[in-house]
Amino acid sequence: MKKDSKIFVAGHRGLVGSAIMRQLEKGGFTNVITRTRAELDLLSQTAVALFFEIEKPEYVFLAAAKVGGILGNKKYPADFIYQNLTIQNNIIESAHQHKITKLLFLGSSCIYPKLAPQPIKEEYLLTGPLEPSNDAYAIAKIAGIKMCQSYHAQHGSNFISVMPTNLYGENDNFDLENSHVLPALIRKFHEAKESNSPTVGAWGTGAPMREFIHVDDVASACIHLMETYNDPEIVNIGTGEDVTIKELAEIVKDVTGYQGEIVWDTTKPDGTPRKLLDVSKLHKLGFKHTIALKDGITKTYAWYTKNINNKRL
Ligand code: GFB
Repeated sequence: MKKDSKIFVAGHRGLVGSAIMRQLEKGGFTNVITRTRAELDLLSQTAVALFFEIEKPEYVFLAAAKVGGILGNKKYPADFIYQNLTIQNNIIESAHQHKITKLLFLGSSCIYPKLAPQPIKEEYLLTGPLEPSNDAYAIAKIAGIKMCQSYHAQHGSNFISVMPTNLYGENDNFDLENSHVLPALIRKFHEAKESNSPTVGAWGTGAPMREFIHVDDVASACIHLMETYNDPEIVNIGTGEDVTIKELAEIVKDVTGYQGEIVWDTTKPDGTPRKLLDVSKLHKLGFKHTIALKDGITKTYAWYTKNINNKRL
């Protein structure tokens, strides 16, 4: 990408999109275009096509998606499959019609089989059944990968796909019901500390293992791959290290300074037992994460307390 290349970040207010915006700005990219939901409805094929015709972006980061945690995915599978399929279909087809230079599609580590061998290599995609709690979302994301690969095969489009592991950081969704585990725990421990509550409720058994990567590292990886990687085969983005949810809860407890007890609600689902990504391909491509988990959580907690009155939280 040249510093004045026209770059469209779809989903620029979300967790990943806003981090890509920050990194692009730091990198001196001066021609980045964005649209709010009110300005451009990504679910409308006509509106998206018109936007591409008028703006003619050269590079597209496709970070717009309907996302959520384990319960959000279970409760709203129709929203997850419909909105994700539609957004990505609209953007990928318009990117092809308007012959953009390159597109980067963001998938998710939940595209892999529930019981995939660990760590999960890119080639394990479609080798077994999915985790049922988020299969609607996963199937939409798998369709996005196949779209990019099919446009590459048929039209030679330079559309690449990356699969980040569980993400966290500023501009996350801190809702208690529908968010992911890390923002939910940050909020729960913070509120329990503020109200001197003796206990904090966490979901499941605490035994599942998850890998977490700070969103600033993901954004840097995306920009690195946009500039250097031109292959339709997917690339995992992660740290290659995981923790149990119990260990994660202890770290968040420590960072927030909460002194009480954690109570595990085993009526809530655990989800997939483990999903640790094999990140050797990413490392070979010249990218390694820089933010350690505890440092990233500390940074995110500082951001949360500063932005606690923000409407999105
Ligand atoms: O982050 P999370 O909702 O999603 O949950 P997944 C991870 C683990 O944390 C599960 C436990 O075992 C939860 O039971 N957990 C403990 C909690 N306390 C909490 C809490 O207060 N809130 C939440 N949300 N979880 C998601 C997929 O799966 O992974 C998405 O549903 C996406 O589609 C994302 O792919 C990366 O890691 O299980």
